Amino acid sequence: MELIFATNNAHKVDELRAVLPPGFGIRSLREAGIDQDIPEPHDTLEANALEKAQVIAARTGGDCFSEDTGLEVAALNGAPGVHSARYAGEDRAPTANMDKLLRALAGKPDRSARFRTIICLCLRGSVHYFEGICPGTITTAPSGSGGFGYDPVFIPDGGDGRSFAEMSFTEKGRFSHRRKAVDKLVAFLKQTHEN
Ligand code: ITT
Ligand code: NA
Repeated sequence: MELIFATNNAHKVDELRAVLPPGFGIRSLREAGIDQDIPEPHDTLEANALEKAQVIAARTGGDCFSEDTGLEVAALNGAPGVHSARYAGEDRAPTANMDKLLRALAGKPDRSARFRTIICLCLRGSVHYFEGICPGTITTAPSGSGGFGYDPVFIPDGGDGRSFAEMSFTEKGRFSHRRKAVDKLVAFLKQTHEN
């Protein structure tokens, strides 16, 4: 089975490929020859994920899935959350979002946070959602050069204290929000396929 993954983020594609079981293939928008910027105007992960999946399902006429992810920080009342990609506004420097987050948390004792991923699947005209959550802690300084986004400042609970950016894909996949959501997607697809 092969599904289009409605994302323009190559890191997300690589991470999924590292954890998908045999028999489940994905094609990114780039690989499908689709050059499309997808707006994310909504204020929930669910609504943005739905928009991404529906835009691509309409364009291809086929099944596809998308995901929207946010970093929810307790001491910031859940911010940056659904605004994680544009937290630093016009400043698009690679570390601008992380820098802003570290400044916002300076002096705050509670550094707990969680990544939350919502996958939205459009399958034969129906919509299905799958959620994955990874609890953890925000560091006081970035460490590691792997991963993407906020990975250098996020240490998952249950690990050995390394940030996501200090882990391989496979290691990150042991803990990650994305992995938990995709496991639910795969379980659903297996079940649907059998029936
Ligand atoms: P799409 O094409 O799939 O929309 P995107 O990069 O715009 O790709 P999102 O809209 O989901 O993705 O934005 C998520 C933001 O959170 C973005 O700034 C990422 O850098 C960050 N992010 C998402 N997943 C992450 C992860 O696993 N580790 C670190 N940061 C992550
Ligand atoms: Na996006």
